[in-house]
Amino acid sequence: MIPKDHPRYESLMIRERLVEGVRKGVAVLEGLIAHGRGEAFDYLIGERSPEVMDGAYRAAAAMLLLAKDPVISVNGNVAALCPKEVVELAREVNSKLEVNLFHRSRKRAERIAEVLKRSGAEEVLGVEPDEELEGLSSERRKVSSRGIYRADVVLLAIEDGDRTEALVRLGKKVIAIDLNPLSRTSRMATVTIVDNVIRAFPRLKKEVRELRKEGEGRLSDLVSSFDNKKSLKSCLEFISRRLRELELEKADR
Ligand code: PTJ
Repeated sequence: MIPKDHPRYESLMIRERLVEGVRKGVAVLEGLIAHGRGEAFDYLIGERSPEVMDGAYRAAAAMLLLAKDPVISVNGNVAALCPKEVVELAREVNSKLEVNLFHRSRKRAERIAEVLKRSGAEEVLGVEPDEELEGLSSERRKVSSRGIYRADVVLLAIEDGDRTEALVRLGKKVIAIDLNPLSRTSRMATVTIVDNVIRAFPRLKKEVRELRKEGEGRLSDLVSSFDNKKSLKSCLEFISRRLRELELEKADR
């Protein structure tokens, strides 16, 4: 049991959620490694949503509001960490939900769909994929013809670079949530939100609610004026500035 007054209580509780997800066969062991990598980057950004990501959040929310056929892609880690928040965002933007896995098994896809349904989802695609993404050889190529295959906007998180690249090549707009601003996914996506999924899904829902009243013109401006490379560069600058300014005794937690 983790004591509530532990200085790293929140972070340790998030870890526990993922460990529980592995125990229940929702996430895979490799997901724990991915999470550790994410934690390191979360530490670098101060475990808060960086202000430099405000533009990315707005562009992503606008993109979701303008989308004709948006899909949120869910893997084991996302399902273990924040299923309720994912379902709530999907409802807010009328998005489909699709399970898409790197270490794919039918059983795990079913479990993830079940977790999402228990969190309020009515329909979850991807348990029985009937199409394949061109130019991708991993299991992630397997998609639903009603979901990712025909989507115009795909939101993905904790993802490897190959599928992001394939989706962009197929003409889709990709919103990525990834704590590593240097990852291939971050660099390939149309809009990258460098933040923890735990904070990113609720924040995106909030942004969508705020932007909903805006007209199409303003939403399109937010999307077209967004420059992902510039945004990632600002994020890297923010991290280096933060590290330079950090008082070492405070950093030593
Ligand atoms: O459930 P499956 O079978 O699809 O497997 C999924 C894993 C996680 C195993 C797979 O996607 C994978 O190997 O991921 P990576 O390439 O190790 O990690 C992808 C990125 O996610 C890395 O850049 C991490 O920094 C980042 N990341 C990890 N945890 C989080 C995160 N980004 C946001 N929030 C997190 N909590």
